[in-house]
Amino acid sequence: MERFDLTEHAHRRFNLLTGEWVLVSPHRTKRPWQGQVEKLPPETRPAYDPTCYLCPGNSRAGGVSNPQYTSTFVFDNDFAALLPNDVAAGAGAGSDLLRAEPTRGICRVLCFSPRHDLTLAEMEREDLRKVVDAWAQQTEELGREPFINYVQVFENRGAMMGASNPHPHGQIWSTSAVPVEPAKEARTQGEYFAHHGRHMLLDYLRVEEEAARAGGGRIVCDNAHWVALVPFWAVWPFETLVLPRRVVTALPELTGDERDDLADILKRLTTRYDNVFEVSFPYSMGWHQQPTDGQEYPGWLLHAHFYPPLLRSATVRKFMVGFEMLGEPQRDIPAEAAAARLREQSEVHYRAQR
Ligand code: H2U
Ligand code: ZN
Repeated sequence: MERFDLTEHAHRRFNLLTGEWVLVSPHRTKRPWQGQVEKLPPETRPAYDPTCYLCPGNSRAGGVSNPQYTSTFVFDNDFAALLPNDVAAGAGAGSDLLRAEPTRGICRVLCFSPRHDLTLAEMEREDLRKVVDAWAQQTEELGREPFINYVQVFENRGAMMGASNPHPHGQIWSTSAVPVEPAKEARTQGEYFAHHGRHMLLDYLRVEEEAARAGGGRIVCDNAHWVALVPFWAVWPFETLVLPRRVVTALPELTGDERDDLADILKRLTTRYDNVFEVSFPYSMGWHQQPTDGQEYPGWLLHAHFYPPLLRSATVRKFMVGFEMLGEPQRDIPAEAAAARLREQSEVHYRAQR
């Protein structure tokens, strides 16, 4: 029998955070690929777009006008998916077979910059720091609401991900229920802490640091306070996880130095992404912070996930279909190869290299 080799043989990897498996098929990368690795023409956008509902001074749905903002700008989502109104939980709200429960929340939109033509990768570090501050401030403010038990900060970037507007922006949905993904992570991190008395993600980071010292592993880039890596169990081709080096449970706890360093790691990571296919890399990214329901969450570590869909070129994306919808997620290129690909990218944005 051949010796089991992660770079050769089909295997399953365990996602520590979700408690779920991903199928890895490295041998499939040897199959012929005849597609072109095409480049898209460079995108050009004006610094101000009179038709953009996020640009300063422009009007939004419902006729409200944005102020002439000069850094970040937050407003309540005009089409919020959750509303703060209290709805009496009716007696007929469900049964064993038809379960439902009322839910509430506050949804906001955060413009990262007044400039319509920028992205996180192309913003200055000092302006990215303001985005970090706004994320922390919103988390603090919304988390303080008695009926808000979880604050989800995220960015959905690029038309491929369904983002409605290229103006640099993210969203914050704060909810009365702790959503499914953070609820899984609360369980897995809590169980690990109960068994080991240590934070699972910090132990995992030690393993990655050791692998990096041995000349391999999955770390993409790092600085004094943060590490960006392709997790061992990544599902999306270029998925990454951004981890702090110390125990932090939520964005408001970050010190000034940690916030500056976060701005740095965000800029460097998103620049590497954009450089892979010389395109503004689409992704969904977001922070997993400790719920704000006042409960104890032993073992919780603040972290961000980047889930980008691109696979082989600026236009060839991964689809989660077939076996993945019905069985479990699958990938061909092992996480190590994706990490090496991101690691070899320049930290100078391709648009600045021309
Ligand atoms: P996306 O690009 O990820 O779709 O985010 C844009 C958000 O902006 C979206 O949630 C909101 C949409 O509801 N929006 C407003 O609040 N006001 C508007 O005038 C248009 C869009
Ligand atoms: Zn705009």
